[in-house]
Amino acid sequence: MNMKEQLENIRLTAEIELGKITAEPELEAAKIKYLGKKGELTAILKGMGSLSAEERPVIGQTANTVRGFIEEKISAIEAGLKEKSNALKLEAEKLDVTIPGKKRGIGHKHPLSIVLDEVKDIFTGMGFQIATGPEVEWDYYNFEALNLPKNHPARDTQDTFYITENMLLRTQTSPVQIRYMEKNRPPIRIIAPGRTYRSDPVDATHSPLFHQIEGLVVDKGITMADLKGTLLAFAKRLYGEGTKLRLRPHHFPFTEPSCEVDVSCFKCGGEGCPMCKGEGFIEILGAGMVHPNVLKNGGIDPEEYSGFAFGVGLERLTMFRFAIDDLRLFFENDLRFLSQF
Ligand code: 2U9
Repeated sequence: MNMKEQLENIRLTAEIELGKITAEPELEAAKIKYLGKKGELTAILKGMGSLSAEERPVIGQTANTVRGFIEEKISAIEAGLKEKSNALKLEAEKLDVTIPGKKRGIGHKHPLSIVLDEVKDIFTGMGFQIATGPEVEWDYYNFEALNLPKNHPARDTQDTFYITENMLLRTQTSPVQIRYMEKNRPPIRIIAPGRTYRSDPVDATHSPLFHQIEGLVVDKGITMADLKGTLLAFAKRLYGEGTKLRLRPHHFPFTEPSCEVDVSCFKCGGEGCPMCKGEGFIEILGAGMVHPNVLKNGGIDPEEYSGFAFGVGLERLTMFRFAIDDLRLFFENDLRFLSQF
C-alpha cells in the first residue's frame, strides 16, 4: 500500500470509528489514536523523508486534508456531546416554581406562658416591677436569709439539688427578693417569676422543675389589709369579678403572721363541685407579713418599714385556669395537648 492509499485508509477507518462515538472517554482515545504525537497520521508524516521531491508535496497536502477532515469530525462530535450533557444537566436541575410551598404551622404560647403573662399584666397594672435572679443560688440567699438556718426542719420540705455544700438550685424565687432589697430602698413593689427546683419525685402534681411567682411589697405602714386587698384584686382579675378570698392561718418561716389563701371555686361559685372537691374554695397561694429578721437580712429596718409577701405556683394556677388534671402535660411537649390553647 502506498502512502496515499494508507492516508485514504486512515480517513475511512476514522470516519467509521468516529461515527460510533457516544461518550467523552471514547472521543479522547480517538484524538490520541489519530492526531496524537504517536498517532497514525504522525507516523506517516515522519516517513515522508523517503519520498521523492515530486511526491512529497502531494502526500503532504493529502495528509493535511485527512488531518483537517478528522479534526472537523472530532470537534463536531465534541459539540454534540457537550450539547447532550448540558441538556441532561438542565433536566436534572429542573425546578418547578409553580409547586405550592410547604405550609409551616405558626406556633403559639405555652399554657404556662399564657397564664404567666396574664399575672405579669395584672401586677404591673398595679404598679409592680418584675425582678429576676439566678437559678443557681447560694444557700444563704435561698435559705439562711429567709429565716431558714442550717438544720431548720422546714428545709426538709424544700430538698433540692446541690452544686456544692453551699450552692444549690433555688427552691423558691424568694432569693430574688432578698437580692432586690439589698440594692433598692422602699417603697418596693415587685413580683419575681421564674424556674424553681425541688428534689420531688414526678407525679400528677409534682415536678423537680416548676415555676413560682412571688411578690413583695415593702413600705411604711404596710398591713395585712394591703395584702388582702392586693390579692383580692389579683384573684378577681384572674378568675372573675365574683371571686371571693378566704385566708386561713398558716406558718412559713419567712412571714409572720402567715396565711394560706383560697379563692372561691370559679366552676361552682362556692356551692361545692368536683373541681373544688365539694369545698367551694380552692387553695391557690401562701402569703404573710415579711418576718422582721428577713427585712433585716435585706438591709431594711423593721422598726421603720413593714411588708407583705406571697408565693404562688404557676403550674397550679394554670391547672385551675384551664382545668388540667396532670402537671406532667406541661413538660411533655405533646402537640395534641399544646395545640388546645
Ligand atoms: C421575702 C420574704 C417573704 C414568699 C412566700 C409563700 C408564702 C408560699 C408557696 C406557694 C406555692 C410555694 O410554690 S409553692 O409551693 N409559697 O406559700 N411564699 S410567703 O415570702 C417571702 C418571699 C421573699 C424576702
